[in-house]
Formats: sequence, C-alpha cells, structure tokens
Amino acid sequence: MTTQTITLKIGGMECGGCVKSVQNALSNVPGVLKVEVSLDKATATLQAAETVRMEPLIEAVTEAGFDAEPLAGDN
Ligand SMILES: [Cu+2]
Repeated sequence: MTTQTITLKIGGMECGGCVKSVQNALSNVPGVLKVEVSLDKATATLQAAETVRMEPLIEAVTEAGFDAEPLAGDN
C-alpha cells in the first residue's frame, strides 16, 4: 500500500488530554495508519493511505473541538 505523510497545524490544544483527543479523532479516520501529535509544535503528523483526503481529517479535528489546517502533504 502506498502511504503519504500529512502534517496538520492544530489550534486549541492546551494539555495532554487535548493531545489524546486529537490523536483519537485522527486515528478514527479510515485509512489513517499512525498519528503523532505534538503539543509544543501544535502539529499532528500522520501516516495515511494515499487515498486519504485532507477534508475528513480536518473535519475530525474540528468535531473534537480543535482547529486544524493543512501544513504539508507529500502528494
Ligand atoms: Cu487539554
């Protein structure tokens, strides 16, 4: 399976609980394989199947109560 790396800028995280919420929200999006959330950098870096689009990822973060915007995707 071909995968891609996606980085999102996450707004509104203040503690480890927030990090977990964002992590869970992104992990539940179909096709997402691995998620690393950094509270310091306010980013989420994910490995995902190449079919995964930006919109459902941002939607998942928004539904969890945080802001998200694309920082980088490698395709
Ligand atoms: Cu928190």
